Amino acid sequence: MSAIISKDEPSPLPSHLIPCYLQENDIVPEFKNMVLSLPREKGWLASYLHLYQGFWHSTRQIQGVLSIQKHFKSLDNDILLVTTPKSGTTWLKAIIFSLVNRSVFPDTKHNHPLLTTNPHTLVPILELSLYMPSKSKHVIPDLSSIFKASVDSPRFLSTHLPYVSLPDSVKNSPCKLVYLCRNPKDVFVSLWHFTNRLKPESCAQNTIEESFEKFCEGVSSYGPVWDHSLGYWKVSSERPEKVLFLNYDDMRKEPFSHVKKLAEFLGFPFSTEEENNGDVTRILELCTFDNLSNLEVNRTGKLSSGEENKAFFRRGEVGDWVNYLTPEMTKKIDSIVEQKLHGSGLKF
Ligand code: PAP
Repeated sequence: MSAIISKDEPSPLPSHLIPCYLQENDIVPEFKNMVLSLPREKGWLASYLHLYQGFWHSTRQIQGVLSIQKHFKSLDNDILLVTTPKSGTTWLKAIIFSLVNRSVFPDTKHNHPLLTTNPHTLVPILELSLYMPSKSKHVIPDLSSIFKASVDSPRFLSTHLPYVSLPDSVKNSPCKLVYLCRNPKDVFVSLWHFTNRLKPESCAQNTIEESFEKFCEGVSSYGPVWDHSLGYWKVSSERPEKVLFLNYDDMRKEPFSHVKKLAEFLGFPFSTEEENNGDVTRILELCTFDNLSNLEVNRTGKLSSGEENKAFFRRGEVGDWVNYLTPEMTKKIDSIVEQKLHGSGLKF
């Protein structure tokens, strides 16, 4: 993988056309030297991706990553959802939120927060929202005032950080990590659509060929995706009580058994009575692609960072890659994945 400054310098947009999620001109002084010292490549959406601890981050996101590493302290009963982008984060946020809060919000048809709030607003990604410095300012969030955590009500947080970059307090505390991966071909197709969708109209779209080459080299947000998954796979094998390793494709096939397993892992098991009452099924129904994507909030709303909520709901299918990848592309990515995962026991 090359790690040189791209010769293809991106041209900055006029500032009034830059949505919040693309604003990256001001690096906070605290992190400036560090960020500028990192190898970088042209990004898919942001101007640059910077290589840090073996993974690629936009200029905006790397500052959130550095901030978490410096300032975030986990609590023993935190629940942290970790995903690679486009592996089903929105879906699993909705499911975990509903299952850990089911005693507070038992009615999934009325007055449930997911009916009026996007899962990303309910469960912000630490480095992309709470710890994200904005406009040259870096305010460390007071999580104790944001989350009213207690023994019965853990904080439910999320991140896309690779295992190597997690703060020590997360690695060393008993807090639980739920990791979700997805087959890399669908991740790629989803990411390619998503980044093009978030581009301002005045910017050229990325071709599938150029994005595919970058993805295969590992140069994508939080990539290489296979290294990301392997990091958590290894820890989940060594410490199964710490990391529950899930796969989007398997969950789509057998959602019921996976949600029960998830609830047990998190210490919120469904009782036989709840199961017989249909509580698992009700949560799954609330969180289906069709249900969430058709809610008013997800058709018309936006995140505070500017992305349209509907951008997080595209097709929600397993295997959509067949509609986009040529046989040559398929062969290439399959062979990379096979080589990277060889001997690990992980399969997509
Ligand atoms: P993020 O990392 O930016 O948060 P993430 O939610 O992980 O995105 O991934 C989005 C994918 O999950 C989309 O896949 P697609 O592009 O292949 O269609 C999206 O459609 C899918 N998705 C979103 N919500 C659901 C859901 N409720 N059930 C199943 N899949 C979903």
